[in-house]
Amino acid sequence: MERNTGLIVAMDVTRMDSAVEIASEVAECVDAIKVGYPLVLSEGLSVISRLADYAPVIADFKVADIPNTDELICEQVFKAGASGVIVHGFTGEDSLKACIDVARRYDGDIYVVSEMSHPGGAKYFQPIADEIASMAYEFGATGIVAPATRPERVKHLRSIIGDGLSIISPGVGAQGGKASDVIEAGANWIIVGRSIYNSENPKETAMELVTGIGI
Ligand code: O7M
Repeated sequence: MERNTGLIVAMDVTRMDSAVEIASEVAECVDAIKVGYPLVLSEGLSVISRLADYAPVIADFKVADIPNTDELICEQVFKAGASGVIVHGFTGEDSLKACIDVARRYDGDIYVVSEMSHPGGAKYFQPIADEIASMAYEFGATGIVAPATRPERVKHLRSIIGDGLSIISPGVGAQGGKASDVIEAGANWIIVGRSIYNSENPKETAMELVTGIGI
């Protein structure tokens, strides 16, 4: 993914027409559109190619299964037109490798969740976050997902992966994180959902976020 604005919109709406409308409004302000279960379960996998007309699509399926199943899932998602897939790391090295092997065939990206942004996300993730981040580095993932709600953790995880991997960071706005803080802590992109898609003027809100990042 090319870094122009530093913003990824999380398209957690459940209707294709809303998603397309918002995508067309914010396209010039975002480097990617993240889609996940809410939209895909509602409208089908074809949302990926539809939204890819506006910006590269990252499929947030938090893939977490045995290697064979992970491979089958990633294959479907890249085939559907996604540029990247978000996967979990706690399933182990072989599962992560299966995802990365598929991504390489499609010249795609794999982002590994290292620690989640919600309050409950700290308890079980923090004790293993360093190892997950190291594994993502070792196996050649594109980047990790780290919490904008805890910039100090983003800084710490950046120190583990160095400059070679990207950090994409959700939790700005509705979850309380501040864009400039998390970029300063070492994130390359912020992921923002509700603040944009619930806004009266999604484009204006996206522009304000981009200005706040100050890339
Ligand atoms: O800005 P929000 O809070 O409306 O949306 C944030 C998006 O990021 C939403 O799609 C979440 O599912 C996702 N997300 C988190 O909020 N926290 C995490 O720790 C991880 C993710 C995510 O994208 O996982 C890959």
